[in-house]
Amino acid sequence: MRTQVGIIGAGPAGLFLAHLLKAQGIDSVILEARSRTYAEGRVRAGVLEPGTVETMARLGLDARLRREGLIDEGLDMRFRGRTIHLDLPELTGRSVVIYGQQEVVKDLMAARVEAGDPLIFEAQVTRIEGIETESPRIHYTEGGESRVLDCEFVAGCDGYHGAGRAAMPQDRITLFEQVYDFAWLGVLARARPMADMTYSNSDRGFALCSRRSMQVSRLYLQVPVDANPEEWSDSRFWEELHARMFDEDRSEIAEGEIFQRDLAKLRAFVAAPMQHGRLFLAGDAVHIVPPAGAKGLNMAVADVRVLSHALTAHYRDGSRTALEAYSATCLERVWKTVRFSSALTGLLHRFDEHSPLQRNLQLAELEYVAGSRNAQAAIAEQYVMLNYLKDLP
Ligand code: RFL
Ligand code: PHB
Repeated sequence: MRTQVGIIGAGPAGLFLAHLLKAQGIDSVILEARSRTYAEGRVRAGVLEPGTVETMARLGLDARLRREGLIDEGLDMRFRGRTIHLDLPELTGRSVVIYGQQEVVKDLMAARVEAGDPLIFEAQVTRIEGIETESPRIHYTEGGESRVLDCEFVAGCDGYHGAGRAAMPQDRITLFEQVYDFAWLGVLARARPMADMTYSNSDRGFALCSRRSMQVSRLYLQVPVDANPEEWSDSRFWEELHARMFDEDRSEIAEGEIFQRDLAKLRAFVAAPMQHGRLFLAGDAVHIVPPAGAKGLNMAVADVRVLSHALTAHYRDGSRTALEAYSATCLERVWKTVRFSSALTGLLHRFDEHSPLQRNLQLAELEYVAGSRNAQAAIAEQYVMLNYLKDLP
């Protein structure tokens, strides 16, 4: 099999890239290790920045998003029993949309399959060969058979554990990483959500109330990395959430059946550069942010917009300038996004290693944000617009 761009991974990065390339008349094949059912069922992100929403609209893939997405205009932060309310439209002129990552993935997969464009499930990439030549080869296994995809470019959109980054020459790539010693226990519950996205910094640890629909809440608690989600019964979870959200009389947060639990480890990670020869990395394959700030999916979409623009320039007029600048173009935005997500993580979580002095500094920063419109505007601007690419068509 042969194509112009071989794409590894059918997460948001790979799927958006395939659709963006197709809109420019460039062929691609997506190889995805998992089954379609598995990939569509993975519960993860939920917050879409305007740049992501507009990309779906430009691709004509936003019909369901427009019907089912929830416009989120508020971002609340609680501490010491008080609430800082950030009015996003007032502070930034824009808002974000709540629409589950797996819904985005379902919509993009359905459109790809319906158009008859190649998306091969249960195709595990094992090795990439010849990235320094003009005809790289992707080796993969499908149904126990070894196969090869010949292409002109390879896009490694295969997440943190993928084959893409592993194929970079290890002496040419620098890894930057911070692993946190706590995790997020995430649940989905059939319960009326709070009106605004609400983050809380309490003495008992971080908590977050988000939503997926008017009937389904998406809730998170900071827990030890070795926590077992099955040991968090419904009643234990609700009790802890009420306490951390300063809802002592249990009147504010509606409870309901918890029907899904997952544990997410937290890390900040960047691999640089994001390209070598004809291999280009995008999304979680090359950077991870801690989830506070909800940036991972939005960064992945911005990366592949830059990449598809660069590949289009190459195929249209032979220009290599944008392709050569891909990593540098992305990394400036990526570092700003890692910085924001790390800062928000630092502001909102409890750190075992914090001295009483450091705990007071954290609370002082929240007091400062509470009293400063400028500080609130800076947080709101980064929450909404950090991955907005205003210079790209
Ligand atoms: P993905 O989604 O991991 O997709 C990679 C795909 O590659 C496949 N794959 C392979 N395929 C073939 N051969 C191989 N050798 C392969 N190895 C792997 C995998 O099966 C998979 O299908 O990466 P991508 O596309 O870069 O997308 C990144 C996002 O998924 C991620 O950044 C976000 O989910 C992060 N994130 C959030 N991002 C946001 O923008 N907003 C949010 O609200 C948000 N909340 C979150 C999050 C991540 C979380 N977790 C689970 C860490 C909340 C949580 C709890
Ligand atoms: C979510 O709705 O899943 C979500 C919201 C905000 C975050 C992370 C995740 O910071």
